[in-house]
Amino acid sequence: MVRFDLSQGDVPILTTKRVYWKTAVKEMLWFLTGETNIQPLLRENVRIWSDWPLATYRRETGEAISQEEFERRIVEDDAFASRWGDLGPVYGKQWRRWLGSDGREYDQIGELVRTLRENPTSRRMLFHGWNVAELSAMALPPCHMVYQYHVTSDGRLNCLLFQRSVDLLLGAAFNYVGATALQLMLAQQTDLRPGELIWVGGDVHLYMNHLEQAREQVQRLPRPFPKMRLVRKPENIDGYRIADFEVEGYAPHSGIKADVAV
Ligand code: THF
Repeated sequence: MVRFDLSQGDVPILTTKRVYWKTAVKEMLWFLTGETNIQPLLRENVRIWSDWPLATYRRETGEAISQEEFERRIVEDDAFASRWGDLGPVYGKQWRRWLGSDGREYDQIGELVRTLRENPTSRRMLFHGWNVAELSAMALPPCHMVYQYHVTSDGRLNCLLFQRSVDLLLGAAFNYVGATALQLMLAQQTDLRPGELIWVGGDVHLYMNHLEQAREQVQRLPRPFPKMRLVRKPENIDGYRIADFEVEGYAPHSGIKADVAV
């Protein structure tokens, strides 16, 4: 478990290596759109989800296409993108359009915002990605799985996030930023102040090909966390853009290169 206090504006963008926080925020904004195709991500120059569709493409066609060429085709060719760029019913689909047995689609985020506003002592302010019946259709089952929110008596919004599976070197840093960005947006939309982000990892692992990088990173001395703020208040939770996020005072150690396990 890690607890981050967001109430003073400080946010957990790790300083012991450079974290591409805009990439992590863009990923969160993409989840919120309900999209599951990587095309809009690539159009924002976010390449962290390309490996999974690329592996499927190579396996099913036998074509030795490069990542760059695959990404270029996804961006430029809509038919190619809809055939090969979709991750299945992953985060965005479950968060915004969970398909019920009654045939209806359920917007968990919309419901969360409504409850935060109307009934902030509720014990049901959560959303979940683990749709058991659809797991096998997902490129990858959700790692950051359930987010529960609490509102304190003095108007702060706390988040308790349970992440079932954690890639400690590459993933965790991104997941902290994504959860933070979401918490700031939800707080702004519901006229609350950000409180604590309480992050719980289920299976927390370090890949064997990340050991050297991890040794380097833990030797470095952490620096003060930067501040993140929203420079604009959109009309609703769907109105945010990357330009609405401003980070100040981020002075990390240098980046650390590592390959993601697919
Ligand atoms: N699978 C694994 N093995 N690790 C993960 O972290 C992970 N995710 C998402 C889904 N499956 C996963 C994908 N998220 C990077 C960061 C996040 C990812 C995937 C890859 C990454 O390579 N980051 C580099 C480069 C960043 C960049 O190019 O912008 C880094 O140095 O941080 C976790 O949710």
